[in-house]
Amino acid sequence: MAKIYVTCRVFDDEIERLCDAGHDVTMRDQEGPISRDELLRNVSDIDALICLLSDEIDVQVIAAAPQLRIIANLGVGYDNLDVPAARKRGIIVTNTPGALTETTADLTFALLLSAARRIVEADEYVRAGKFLGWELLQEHLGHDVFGKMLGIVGLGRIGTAVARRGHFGFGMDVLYHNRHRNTEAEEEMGACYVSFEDLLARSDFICVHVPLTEETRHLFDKDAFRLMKNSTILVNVARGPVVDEEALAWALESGEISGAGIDVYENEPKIHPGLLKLRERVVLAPHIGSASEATRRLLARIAVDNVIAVLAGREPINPVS
Ligand code: 8YV
Repeated sequence: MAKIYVTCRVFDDEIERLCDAGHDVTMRDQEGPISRDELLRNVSDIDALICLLSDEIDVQVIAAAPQLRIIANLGVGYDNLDVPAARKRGIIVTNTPGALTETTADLTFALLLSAARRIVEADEYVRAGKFLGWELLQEHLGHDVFGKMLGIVGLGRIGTAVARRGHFGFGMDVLYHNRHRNTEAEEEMGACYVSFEDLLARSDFICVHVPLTEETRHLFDKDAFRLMKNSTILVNVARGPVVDEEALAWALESGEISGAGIDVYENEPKIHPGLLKLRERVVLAPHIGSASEATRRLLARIAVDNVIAVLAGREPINPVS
């Protein structure tokens, strides 16, 4: 009987599938992320680990789990895992590619629209009883989205899904910057490949969809914000550290850029106080890119499928390369 530890609450039917496959499953059934000590204590005799982005699985955790055969990460990004260290020990690492593409693209657009049209501020205004009837007010004035220039940094799966929404749904022209040219997107929606600096200077909306690597850490710094138009709105649903949060707060406060829709933060769950105090055209979400019921169920199903396969001696379905 293999032992499996799940660091967070996962849907009961998925846990049952693991039990039905003959495994001994322990699911951590508590609010909030697991502490380091609790994680280290619970991996000592396990064969499989199902974990989250907020769980840092580094050399120490791997060393504390001598029997571990598979780490199934509930998400597409895996910057929380030391993949080379796992590989060195022969541990398989899996993720959930493709599962949250459309859901995260939906959230990107929700944040973009909310910041541009100041939806959260409008909601607060109505709830405060300030809506006294229609007037030709010069309040609540936001930015148009339709027909504007959309800049995508990282035109992979999620970036492309966002570009499609912008181009086909909102008549936007699409600029992109990426490690490689994406000729399919160029043909499909006339997406135009430009340098990072060119994208910053020409876009009305900039959406971040790159993974966190040493090259992308603080890609958006003060210099990047200085290159943007004062009317630009930045949306980040990728990884917090890609944006220097201090520089973002400065850019918003000083009017270097106009607004932001942010779902991910440099030191989650902490958020820079300079961001928290800004309300105009600034919308903050608690890392909910994948948070639709169907997608969260799918993430769990994929992780469980991978664990069942590997513990049965089969190949993993979604090994990270
Ligand atoms: C997930 C994410 O919810 O998949 C990712 O990379 O950032 C999120 O949308 C998160 O990974 C949960 O662990």
